[in-house]
Parts: sequence; structure tokens; C-alpha cells
Amino acid sequence: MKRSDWTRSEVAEIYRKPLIELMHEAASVHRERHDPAAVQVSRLLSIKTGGCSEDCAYCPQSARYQTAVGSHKLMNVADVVESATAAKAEGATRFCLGAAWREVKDNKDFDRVIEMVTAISQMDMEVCCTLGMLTESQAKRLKSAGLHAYNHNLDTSPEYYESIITTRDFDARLQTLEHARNAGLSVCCGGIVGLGESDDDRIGLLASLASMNPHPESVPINALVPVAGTPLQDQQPPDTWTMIRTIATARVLMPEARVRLSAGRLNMSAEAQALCFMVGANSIFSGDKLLTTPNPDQQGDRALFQILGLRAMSLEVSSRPS
Ligand code: SAM
Ligand code: DTB
Ligand code: SF4
Repeated sequence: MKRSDWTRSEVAEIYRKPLIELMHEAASVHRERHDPAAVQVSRLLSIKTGGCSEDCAYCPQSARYQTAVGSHKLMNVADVVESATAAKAEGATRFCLGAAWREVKDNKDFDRVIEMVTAISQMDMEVCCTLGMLTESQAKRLKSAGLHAYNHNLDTSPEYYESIITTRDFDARLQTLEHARNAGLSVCCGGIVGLGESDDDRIGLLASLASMNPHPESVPINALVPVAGTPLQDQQPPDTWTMIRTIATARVLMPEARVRLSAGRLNMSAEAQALCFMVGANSIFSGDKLLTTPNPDQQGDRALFQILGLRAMSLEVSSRPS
């Protein structure tokens, strides 16, 4: 049964189960609701990079930190379409455009993003955007242009949020998500493990995600990629068991969502990723770059899929409403 009335203590009870038991429960829920061999393959593209006014402590694109990531103004439409075409040829069924913006502004740049969305949506691929905060009318414009989903992460618990980001608050995130939902967009919303948060914070994040009604259709669980120059540069990548526990709990709480094993796979062994797929992850980002940081290459992922008997989900299945 799909529920949006999870209490924090119910979520804690699931999250804190003996790991083997939680893994079994999550794997069972996963098999009841999904084809466990099918994994959605998405591709990311940073269409506007760096120079962001926000202070998200994990992010190499914030203008406040000295990182190796340079600034690039908004890409042109033809280059974005070329990149989407290449991603499709390599088997991606979903293409996500990311911009290092605090928020969407009604200007020429947004007009250009609308052109990109229009073009890619006609290519038989799901197109998603992650552009920061947006209003309902901007969300409606994106929807009319053919946008499938909007990504906007809660990142961590409401309590820990202000230790990671001070330039906006948790409620502003919820508002943008509501705007996307009201515009009829599919919602992609998740968080990051490894920010220095506690188990209670991960429980708080999962409870916030699972209390959305309806649940987000996609739930990206990112492992922090520590980047030199950011305040979290010295943070160790999160412990594998914590990633597995978080993904398994997400699967039990949101049985029909697509749970994405997102950033941080390069720091995970094949065995660790296998356990994540077993307990419910059924989506990844493919290609050797995420937005600005490296990701396993096509060849490595192809080999991993072969070893595990996984296959890329077809577009029809991937677009099926939950
Ligand atoms: N600027 C927009 C925003 O913040 O919503 C969109 C782009 S932002 C880079 C998208 C998401 O990437 C963030 O919400 C965060 O969850 C994730 N992210 C960014 N840097 C990361 C890192 N170093 N490790 C893991 N996830 C990261
Ligand atoms: C999400 O949850 N993870 C993606 C996507 N949504 C936009 C971004 C990961 C970014 C990792 C750091 C980087 O490459 O800059
Ligand atoms: Fe800007 Fe998004 Fe990075 Fe925060 S996560 S600094 S809003 S690009």
C-alpha cells in the first residue's frame, strides 16, 4: 500500500531494523512492484555551469568557493541537442538539464531552456530539468514545452538543512516542488548521504520525502562527492552500509518510486552497487560525467550490468505512470 502519512518514528523503526532484515524486506517490496532486472538509464548535462550565488556546502558550482570548476554561460540549443542525441545513441532514455542557478528568471536564458526542452521532448526521450527555484507559471511553461520531470532535492533533514545551506530554506524547496506538481510535472526529489548528518537526519529526510502526497516519482539518493575547495572537501565519502540502508528504507516507504543510485558511484565497489540494486535502486546516471564531477564510464557500467544480469529499462516502461 502507498502511504503518505508515515510518522518519523515509523520511519525510524524501518531504518533501524537489523540490516539483513531491512534488505530482505526492501528487496521483497522491490520485486512485488518492479522488474528487478530493469534499470532506468539517465544522462545529465550541465547547461550552465558555476558562478552560483547559493552557498550549498557540498557544491563545486557555488561562486563562494574556490574550486576547479570554471563558469560557463548557458549553452546554445544546438550543442545541447547534439549531446542529447549522443546520449540516446548510447542507450539513455532520460536526459536531465542542470543549471547552476538559484532560481529561474523570466528572461532570454529561460526562453532558451524552453527551446531546449521543446527540441529534446520531440526526440523520444524523457526530458528533465533542475534549474533551482521556480514559480508555478514557469513550471507550466516548461510543462507546455514538453518537460517530463523537475528535479529539486530536499538534500537533508529540515533540522540539518541550515548547517548545509544558509541562502534559502527548506520551506522554499517544498514550495518549488508544489509548483512543479501543480503544473502537472513529474517530481524528482531526493537527497545526499555523507554531509556529516546523523541517522536521525537521514530518517528526517526520508520521512519528508515519503510524506509528500503523491510521492515523488523519482528519488535520487546521492552519495556526497567531496570536492576540493568546498566546505565539505575533507568529508569521507559515506559508508556503503549507510547508502544501502538509506536506499532500502526509501524503497519500503515509497514502493512505486524510481529510486536512483545517483552521485558517488565512482567511490563505490561493484559489490556495494549490486546491493543497492538488490534493495531497490532502479535508476542510475550513465556517462563519464555527472554535472561537473566524474562518473563510471559506459564500458564499466555495461560490464556491471552484464555481471549482475541487469538491463537498461525501455522508454515505455520508464514512462509508465506510477
Ligand atoms: N541549482 C539547482 C539546485 O540546487 O536545485 C540545480 C543543480 S544542483 C547541482 C542539483 C543537486 O545536485 C543538488 O540538489 C544536490 O543534491 C546534488 N549535488 C550537488 N553537488 C553534489 C556533490 N558534490 N555530491 C553529491 N550531490 C551533489
Ligand atoms: C541529483 O540528485 N543528482 C544529480 C542531479 N540530481 C542533478 C546531480 C549530482 C551532481 C554531483 C556533483 C557534480 O557533478 O557537480
Ligand atoms: Fe547553486 Fe544548485 Fe550548487 Fe546550490 S546546489 S550552489 S543552488 S548549483
